[in-house]
Amino acid sequence: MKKIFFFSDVHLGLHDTAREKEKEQRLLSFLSHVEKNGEQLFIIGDLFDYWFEYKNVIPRGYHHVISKLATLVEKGIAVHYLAGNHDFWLKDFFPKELGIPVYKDPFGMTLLGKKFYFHHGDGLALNDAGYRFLKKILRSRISIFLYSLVHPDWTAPIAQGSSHASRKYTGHKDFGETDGMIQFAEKKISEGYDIVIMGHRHKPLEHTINNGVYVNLGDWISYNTYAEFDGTNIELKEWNATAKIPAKTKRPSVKRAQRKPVKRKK
Ligand SMILES: [Mn+2]
Repeated sequence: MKKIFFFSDVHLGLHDTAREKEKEQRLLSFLSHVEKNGEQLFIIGDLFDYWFEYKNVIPRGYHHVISKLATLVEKGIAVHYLAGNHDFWLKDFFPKELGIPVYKDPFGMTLLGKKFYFHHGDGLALNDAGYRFLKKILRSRISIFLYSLVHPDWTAPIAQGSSHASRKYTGHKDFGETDGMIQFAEKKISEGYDIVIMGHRHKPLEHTINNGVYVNLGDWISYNTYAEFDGTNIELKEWNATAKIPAKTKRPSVKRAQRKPVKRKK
């Protein structure tokens, strides 16, 4: 039976060329696995460390990954892309040229009878009003328009700088028990969702909440983790690019004692 795959936080373009080449190979081998075994693929944000597309120009350097995603779509695999905080300047290149819908905001979707909710995970920290305000400005039509007037050779370094600043900023956030993500997942599950999927924290996590599950996808910088759904179970796995097989990942669990029980509404 064909499976549904989920991954996030590859941050293509983050490192030097050699490291990026190696990361690209890892990701491409995983995408080949999806090509053979998947019916759908969800990218839960931050595929790119920096992405800004002009009306007629897209950033260079990601050609192999983009063309692999195009192949998946041609093979009939539905690919979905939820923008993260590093790639929210996505416009219509993915939907128009590749047939990959881009979601700018968190969304829910029923897959094989289970109710999923997807959120990249940014801006959930309990007192993160500063970031939410910054995001509003960065995503505003005026900022994007003004930015698009600058020559691409100039905007790339500026954006890379802002992307590093964003990582530094979110990197300082406490991604522990108070990251706001678990609380958010609890809320969504109490609203009736079965599975809540997020990324952004760069640490894989599979956490049961009453009858639901919160999965954090980890990243492709240190963990190579992804989730797989077979219609019944959601599983967090680790991609071994050399062996080209998935391995069961260690599951860092959240201490139950620190969790507040959440009542599930019927
Ligand atoms: Mn992120």
